[in-house]
Amino acid sequence: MLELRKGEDILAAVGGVTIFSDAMQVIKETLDPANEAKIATIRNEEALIKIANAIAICKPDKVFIDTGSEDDVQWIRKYSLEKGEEKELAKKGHTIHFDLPQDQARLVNQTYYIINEGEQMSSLAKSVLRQDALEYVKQYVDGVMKGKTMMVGFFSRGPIGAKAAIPAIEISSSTYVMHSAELLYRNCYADFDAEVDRAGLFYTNLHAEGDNTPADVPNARIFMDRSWQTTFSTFCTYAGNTLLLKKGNHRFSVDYATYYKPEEQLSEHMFITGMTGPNGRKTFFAGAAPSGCGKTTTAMVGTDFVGDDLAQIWIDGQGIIRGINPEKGIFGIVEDVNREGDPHLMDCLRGEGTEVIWSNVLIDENNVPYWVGNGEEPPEKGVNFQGEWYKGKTDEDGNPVPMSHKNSRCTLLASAIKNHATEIAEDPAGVPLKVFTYSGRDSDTMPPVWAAKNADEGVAIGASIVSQATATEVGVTGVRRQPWANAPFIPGALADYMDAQFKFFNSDKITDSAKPVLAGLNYFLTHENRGGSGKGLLGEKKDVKAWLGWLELYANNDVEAISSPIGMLPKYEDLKKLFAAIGKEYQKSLYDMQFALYIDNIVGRIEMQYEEYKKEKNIPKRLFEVYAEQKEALLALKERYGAVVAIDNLIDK
Ligand code: SPV
Ligand code: MN
Repeated sequence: MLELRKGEDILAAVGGVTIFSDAMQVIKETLDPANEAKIATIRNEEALIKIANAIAICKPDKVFIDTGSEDDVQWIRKYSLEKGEEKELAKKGHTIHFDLPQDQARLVNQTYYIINEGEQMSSLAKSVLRQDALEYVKQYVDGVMKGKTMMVGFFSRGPIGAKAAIPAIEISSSTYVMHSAELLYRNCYADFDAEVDRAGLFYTNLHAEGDNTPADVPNARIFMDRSWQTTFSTFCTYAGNTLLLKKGNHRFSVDYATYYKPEEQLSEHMFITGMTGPNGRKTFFAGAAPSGCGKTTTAMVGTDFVGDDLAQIWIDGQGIIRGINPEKGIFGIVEDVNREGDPHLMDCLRGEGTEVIWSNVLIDENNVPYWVGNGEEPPEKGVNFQGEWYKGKTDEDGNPVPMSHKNSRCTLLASAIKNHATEIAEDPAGVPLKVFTYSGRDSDTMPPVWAAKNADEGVAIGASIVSQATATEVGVTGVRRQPWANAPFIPGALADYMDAQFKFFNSDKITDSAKPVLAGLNYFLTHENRGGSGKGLLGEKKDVKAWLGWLELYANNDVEAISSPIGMLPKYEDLKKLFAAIGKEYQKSLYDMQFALYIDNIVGRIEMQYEEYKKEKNIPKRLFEVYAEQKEALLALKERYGAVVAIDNLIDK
C-alpha cells in the first residue's frame, strides 16, 4: 500500500510555510524583481508553498528561476564555470565536472525511503522513519545555502501532455545539477500549471551540495519521501545522488504505477529503441538491464533510438502498449565506449557541435578527455577525480590506478545521437511497444536470447534477472538478483510490483495483435563456461544487433523458433542471415556453444530464485508455478540427453 500525503510534509514542517500568502511573502522577500517576474507565471499554490519552504529552510542569498530560455540556460552554464563546478575543455561546448572521490556513484548506504510508522518497504532498500528524516533536515539542511544561489526549474518527465508524463520541480544550489537537468529533462516552465492539473500531481526535489568537501560526505543523505513525493539530497554532487528528477522521481513513478495505476501503467528501468525489419517495418523495444550492463549501447543499436534509461508505459484506448522516455538526454557510462561498439555516441564525444558535460574522466594537458576502453592511445598524464594521474600510476597496494573512474559519465542531449528518432521521441502519443527484453551480466547460465511463450513466463524472466555487481553503486559486490533491473528503484514490497507486472502483461485491455513478446537477453557468456577456453566473451558487443534483429522477426511472426523449457530459441539459419547482415560469419559451432542448455546451471538458478522469493510475503503463486513447470521440463530433458542438452536435440525431427 501507499498512502499519499500521509504524515507530516517535512518541507512544511521545517520551513514553517503552510499558507499561500506566507509563501508569496517569502518569495517576495528573497527574489529580485527579474526572478519574481519569472516566477509569476507559476500559479499553482502548492508548488509555490513548496518553493517557499525550500527557501525558508535553505536560506539562500539569491534565488534564480530557470525558465528554460536560452538566456537562463546560458546563465547557468556561465555561472557553473565561475563557481568552478565545471571547467571548459578544448572542444566547444564540452565541460568537465568532478565529483568527490567518495561520491562517484549512487550512495546506496546513504539512500533512504522516508516511511511512516508500520509501513512495509522493499526488502532490498533502506528506510528511515519520518521523524528521524525531519530531524536530519533540521540539523543539516537548515541554512545550507547561506551565501549561495538557489536555482529552481520546472520540468516534465516525458513529452508534455503524454499520458504517463509527470511534472516535477528541481531545486538545487548546484549549477552542475541544474545544467544536467537542462540536458536530461524537458523544461516545462510555461506549461507547468496545466501539466500539474492534467497529471493530478507533481514531484519536488531539493538538493544542496553544501561545501562539497570529503568531510561532509559521511553526512550526505538521499531521502525520498514517498508519501509527499518529495526528495532531499545533501552533501553530494554525483547526478545519481543529486539530480533526483532521475532515479528519485523514477521511484515515485514506480510507486504510482504499482499502487495507483495497476493494469494501466508501468514505470521501468528500460531503454526504448526501434528496430527496422523487412520492408521498412518499425518494431519498438523496451529493455531492462541493471546499471552498467550496456543498456545505453543496446539502445543505440536500434535504427530509431528513443531513450537509454527509463520508460513510462501504458495501454492506450486501442489496446496498444505505448511508451515514452521521461528524459530527453543521456547520462551514459563512458568506459568501453569506442568507435567499434558505439559509433554514433563517439561522433558526439569526439566530433564537433554537441554540448557534453563529462564527469570523472581523465583530462590531459590539452584539455581533452580520455577514458578507459576508448580504443585510443592514452595520454602520458593528466588530471582525474583523484588529482594528478600518469601512466603506470599505482595505489598504495601497488595496483594500477585507471585513468578514469569506471562510473565516469557523459551527459548530452539524446537528439545529438545520429540515430535518435527525435520527432518520435517527442511525440506525446509515445511509441507502440512490441518487445520487452530483460538482461543482466550472466557469464554461465542463460543463452544470448530466448523468448517467453506467454505473459506469465515473461514476467518470470523479468523477476529472474541476475547480475554481477557493477561500479554504479558504492559498496556493492558479488552476483546479485536484480528483479526487472528495477529493484533499486522499487520503493514498496517486491510482491506488489510483481503482481502489477502479471496484471499488466495479462491484461484483457491489450488487443491480441498487440500482445508483446517478452524475452531474455544475455551477452556476457564466456568461453570457459560454455566448453571453450579462456575468460573471453562468447561473441562481441555488436552481436546484440543480431539478437534484437531476431526478436524483431519473431515478434512479427517472420521466423519459427525452437521450443524449449525456458522459452523459444532462434534457429541457426535465421541467425546466420542476421549475422551476415552485420558483416559477420556466424559459425554453427558458436551457435551450439551459445544455445546448448546447461541444465544444472539453469535449474540451480531456478531453485535459487524460488528459495529467495519464498522468503518474501505475498509473492504471486503464478511465479512459483512457472518455476516448477520449467524445472520439471528441464529435468526431463536431462534424463533424456544428459546435463548439457545440445540445441539440435530440441529440434523436432
Ligand atoms: C544508473 O546507475 O542506472 C544510472 C545512473 O542510470 S544513476 O543516475 O546513477 O542511476
Ligand atoms: Mn539507470
